[in-house]
Amino acid sequence: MLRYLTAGESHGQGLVVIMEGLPAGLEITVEEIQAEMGRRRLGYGRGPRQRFEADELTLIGGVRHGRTLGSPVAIEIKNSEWFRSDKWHDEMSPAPGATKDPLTQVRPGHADLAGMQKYGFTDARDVLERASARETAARVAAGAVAKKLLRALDIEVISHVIQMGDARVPSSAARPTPSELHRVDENQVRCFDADASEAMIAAIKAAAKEGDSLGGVVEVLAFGVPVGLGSHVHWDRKIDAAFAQAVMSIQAVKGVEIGDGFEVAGRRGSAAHDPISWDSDANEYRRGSTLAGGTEGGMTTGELVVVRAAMKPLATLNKPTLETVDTATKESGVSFKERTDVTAVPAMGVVAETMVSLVLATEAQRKFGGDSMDEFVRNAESFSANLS
Ligand code: EPS
Repeated sequence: MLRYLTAGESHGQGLVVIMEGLPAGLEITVEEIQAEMGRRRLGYGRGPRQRFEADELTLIGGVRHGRTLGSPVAIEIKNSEWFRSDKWHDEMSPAPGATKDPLTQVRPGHADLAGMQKYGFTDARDVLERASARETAARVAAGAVAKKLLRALDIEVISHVIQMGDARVPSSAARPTPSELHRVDENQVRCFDADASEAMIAAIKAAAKEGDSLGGVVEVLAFGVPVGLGSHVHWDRKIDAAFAQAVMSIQAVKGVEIGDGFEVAGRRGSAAHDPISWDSDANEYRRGSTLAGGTEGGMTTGELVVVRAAMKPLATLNKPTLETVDTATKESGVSFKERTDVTAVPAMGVVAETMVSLVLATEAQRKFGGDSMDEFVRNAESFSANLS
């Protein structure tokens, strides 16, 4: 089974991700992973760090001459700030010592207070360095490899922003296709709808002016997913549940929707399900709509997969105003200041693509297996060719 583990702190020396269970013979290059990581830094409203992080990465193991060997793939991502200055060297040193400046005015909505209580820490930095969404850079590196695996089965996973603060893309608006992803990425907020995109930028500008932050919603679309990934017989292998877990694990995501899950809840059954028809030209079943988001009974149906993720506004504010308590004195006040973004919703879309891709890659491998890419693709093609 495909599994992966990340390590590293936001302002430490770097991040590491190890992926295990990839077939041999998957073609992958540093440049491909780097390109995907560059997409995560996109978006109006990001902080200064995204401009200077180079996401300099090294393929430490598992890849030879541009192809996976079947052994664990290890990727190291250096934090450029660590190597271009000594700003964090004392504060984040792994050597014995102590900080001169513990953070104790914990941020409401962040991991600070619960993490300090859980682990017995007296400095919020012991928590926030790992809780930070910087960690998602390592996930996106793994996601780039997963996407490459999926591409061998003609599966493409993309995303676009559909809400920023209260600026929304109308539900009737066209969705982007994989060949239009570059247009999404070129847009400052990764939005496919021109009018909504302008409203989103205006909302970010207004929030930035007041030192505030904004949340929003992204939609992930997976094209070309075969029928039958996931399971209706195992509660813990239902693919919609796996999407929800994976996407909800992204920092600051508080809601996940598969298809039109929330809207459909208010309809009658007669108008709440995707009709099934037989396409005799393509020799396959089709669903007439995407209300169920491409999953039924915990399995993919062969239709477009639609997963939405709602992100709360970041808990770190450029002008902290949220009421909190100093954990050292128990006095009330406002939370400490830390360099941050006005919004990370456009970047979260890229991370959500990553998480959906990792779930699809895991389930595709579970279904089709294979130690080599040839075997994996052959098994998948044989399954599709024998569908009745
Ligand atoms: C970052 C996400 C945010 C940024 C961080 C980089 O982290 P958090 O989830 O803690 O708000 O604040 O940037 C910094 C830590 C910094 O020093 O600028 C990311 O996604 O890379």
